[in-house]
Amino acid sequence: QAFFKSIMNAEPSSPTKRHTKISVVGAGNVGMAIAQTILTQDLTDELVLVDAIPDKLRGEMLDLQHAAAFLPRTRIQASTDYSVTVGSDLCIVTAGARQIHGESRLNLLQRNVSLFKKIIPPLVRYSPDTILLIVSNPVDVLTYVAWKLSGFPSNRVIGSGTNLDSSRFRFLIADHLDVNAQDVQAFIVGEHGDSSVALWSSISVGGVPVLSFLEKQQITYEKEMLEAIHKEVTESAYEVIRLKGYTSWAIGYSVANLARSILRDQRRVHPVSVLAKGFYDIQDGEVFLSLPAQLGRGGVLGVTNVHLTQEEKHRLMDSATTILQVQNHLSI
Ligand code: 6V0
Repeated sequence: QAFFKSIMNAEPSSPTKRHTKISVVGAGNVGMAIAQTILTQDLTDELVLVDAIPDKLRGEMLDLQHAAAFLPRTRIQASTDYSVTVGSDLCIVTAGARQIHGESRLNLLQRNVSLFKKIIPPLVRYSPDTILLIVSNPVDVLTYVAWKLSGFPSNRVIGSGTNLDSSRFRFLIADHLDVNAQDVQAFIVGEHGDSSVALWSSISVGGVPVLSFLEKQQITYEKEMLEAIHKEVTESAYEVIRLKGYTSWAIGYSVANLARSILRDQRRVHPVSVLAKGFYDIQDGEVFLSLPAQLGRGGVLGVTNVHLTQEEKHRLMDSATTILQVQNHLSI
C-alpha cells in the first residue's frame, strides 16, 4: 500500500522543468564548501560527490544527507566510481595533490596533470554535454589541461580563476569606502595568482566611476594605496592558509555563484578563466586566464570589452606570458 493515496487527476511534474545535476570531484575542504553552498542555495536537483578516499567520501555524503530536514530537497550521492556522475550538467573539479615540503610548483603541477588524466576522461565519457568548471590550482593552467584532455569546445571549459580574487577586492574596496560590497563593480583579471591585474580604471560604486570621481572632486588618492589594496588581495589567500590551514568559505560561495549563473542561464558577467586567444590583443598561444566573461546555460557566452589603460594592457600581457611559460614546460 502506497504511503500517500494518489490523487488521480494530479498533474504529473512539469515536463518543461529541467532536472539538474551537479558533480563535485574532490571532497576536500574546497569541494565540501562548494557542495554545502550549492545545497543551501537550492541550485540543483542532484548533487554527486566523487573522491579517491571511499570512507571519507561516504562520511561526507552521510553528514550532508543527515541535514535533509533543513535543506531544499536534493538527491545526494557519492562514489569513487565515475559512473555516478552520468548525465551531469556541471562538473566541478576541486581534486588536487597537496604540495610536498620543498616541492617546486612545477612538480606539483605535473602531479596534478597526472591526476587530471584520471579525472577528466571519465567525466567526459559519462557526461559528454557537461560544462567543466575547474577549481584546482594552479587553476589557469589546469583549465587549459582540462580543455585539452576533454576535447570540448572552449565555451564548455571554465576555470574559477579570479572570481574569488575579485570578490576579495570588492570586499576590501567596500570596507575602505564603507559601502556594500555588492554595489562595488570591480574586476581582477589575468592569472589567479601573483601576476593578477587589478582594473582600477573601471571600478564603479553604485554606477559612479571611482577614479574619475576622486579626480573630479580633486581628492588625491595615492597610487601606493591602490597598490596596497591589490597586494592585500594577492596575499589574502596565503594569510588565510597560514591562519586556518586552507581556504574554503569564500571559494565555496564564489563557485556556487558561478554554478547559479551557468545553470540558471543568468548571463551575468564574472571574471573567470577562459580561452583568451583573440581577446584583449592576446594572440599568442592557447592560454586560459581570467577575463570578464558572460556565463549562461551554454557556458561562456562572450567576453566583455572593458576599457583597459595602457598599463593594464601591459600587465595583462605579462600575466599571459607568465602562464604560457609554465604551460610550455608541461607534458600532457
Ligand atoms: P584537500 O582538502 O586536500 O582536498 C583535495 C581532495 O582531492 C581530497 O579529498 C583528495 O582525496 C581528493 N583527490 C585526490 N586525488 C583524487 C582523484 N584522483 N580523484 C578524486 N579525488 C581525488 O584540498 P582543498 O580542498 O583545500 O583544495 C583543493 C584544490 O582547490 C587545491 O588545488 C587548491 O589549491 C584549490 N583551490 C583553488 C582556489 C581557487 O580560487 N581556484 C581556492 C582555494 C583552493
